[in-house]
Amino acid sequence: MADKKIIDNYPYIHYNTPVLSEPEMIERSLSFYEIMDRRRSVREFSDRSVPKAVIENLIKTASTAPSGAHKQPWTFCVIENPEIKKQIRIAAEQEELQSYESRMSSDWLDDLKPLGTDWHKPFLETAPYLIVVFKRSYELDVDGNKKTNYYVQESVGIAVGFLLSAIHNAGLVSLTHTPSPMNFLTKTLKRPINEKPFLLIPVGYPAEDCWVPDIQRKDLAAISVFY
Ligand code: IYR
Repeated sequence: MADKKIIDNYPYIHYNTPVLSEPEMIERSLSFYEIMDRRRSVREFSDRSVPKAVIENLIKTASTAPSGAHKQPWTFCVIENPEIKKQIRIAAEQEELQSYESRMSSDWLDDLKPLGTDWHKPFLETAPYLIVVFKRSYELDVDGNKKTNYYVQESVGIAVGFLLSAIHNAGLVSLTHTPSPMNFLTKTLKRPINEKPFLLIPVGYPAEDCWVPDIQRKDLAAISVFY
């Protein structure tokens, strides 16, 4: 059978994925769930270095995510430079201080109490890498005309899901951090006008004495309805 064909002037390639037996499917879906269930958001990082090739692989994995009209409307900025990390920490902590002291509601602050968060963000300097994910709501062509992207929020959200899974699969930890507002990142990283910060993700090893909140996940009955 031919591997390629043309439909309506566009090229297609043959697609095929190995068919698993049902027992194997059950075993693999369960073991993947058990692996993913061990993922935790971590706020205490080690400064131990991580090979850059690993970070490159993680980003390539994130970019395998589906996206609206396959526009891949994302840019992953990787920060390793201590000076830039410091600038980001200072700016993030300035915003967070104001948020914790006056912008967040008392309900919100109460909801965060079990997580033990506050405005201090030392992990922004400790973690060997910060990945700042930018969403691209449109592209600019050579003449400066805007070409809109589609389902940008959904697409970038899925790509970040892939990224977090890949980080965990590599034996590393991450935090989905959202200093608010995040526009200082556009300036610090000199990003173009069509990009807006989406998430700031420190990546590395957990600190040797790392603690995370003892929280439980909802069970299947609470999160699903089967018809
Ligand atoms: N951005 C703040 C506050 C915060 C908000 C939520 I919702 C969290 O789940 C965790 C933190 C911070 O990073 O501390």
